[in-house]
Amino acid sequence: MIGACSRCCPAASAGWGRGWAGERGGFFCDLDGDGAPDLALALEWGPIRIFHNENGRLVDRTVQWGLAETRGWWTSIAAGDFDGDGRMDLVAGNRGRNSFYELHQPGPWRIFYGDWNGDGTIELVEAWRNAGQWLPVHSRQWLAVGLPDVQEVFPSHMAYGKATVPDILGVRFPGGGPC
Ligand SMILES: [Ca+2]
Ligand SMILES: [Ca+2]
Ligand SMILES: [Ca+2]
Repeated sequence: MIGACSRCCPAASAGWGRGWAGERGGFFCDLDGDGAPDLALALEWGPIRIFHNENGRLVDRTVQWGLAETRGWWTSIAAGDFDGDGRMDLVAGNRGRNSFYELHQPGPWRIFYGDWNGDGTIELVEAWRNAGQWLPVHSRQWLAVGLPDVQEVFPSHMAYGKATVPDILGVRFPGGGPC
């Protein structure tokens, strides 16, 4: 089913049920004015993807539309003729340059991840590099949701405040324990 809406509408309301890895929003809209609704997707950890409607088949034309390099942390997307020129436009939301990560980032940022408890779900630890150390981005309480042992190993916020990511992950850290 492709875009069962007359002009522009959120993909979910048009019967889009397929989903896409990392999809955070989608919109059906006739972006090129050929009368057939096309699909634009906002992806977490990916570009804004454009799927052109070619005889009822959605074909990925992200590269041709010049959007392949728009990789980002996209969170939403909408379409409409925002400048009134008669052609459809897209607007997409991103974590942006005023996010927590951009404002407080002391150095390079990395995600360490793995199914460390073997339950089939990936756990992750976000880290910043500062003064030669990988330091956790999030608080002890936040991290303990996915890594309950954090509260046992670091029984106080003060202890946690001195911990590096290798301290927190131990042998789970790439290459082994604390360095
Ligand atoms: Ca079209
Ligand atoms: Ca326009
Ligand atoms: Ca797991």
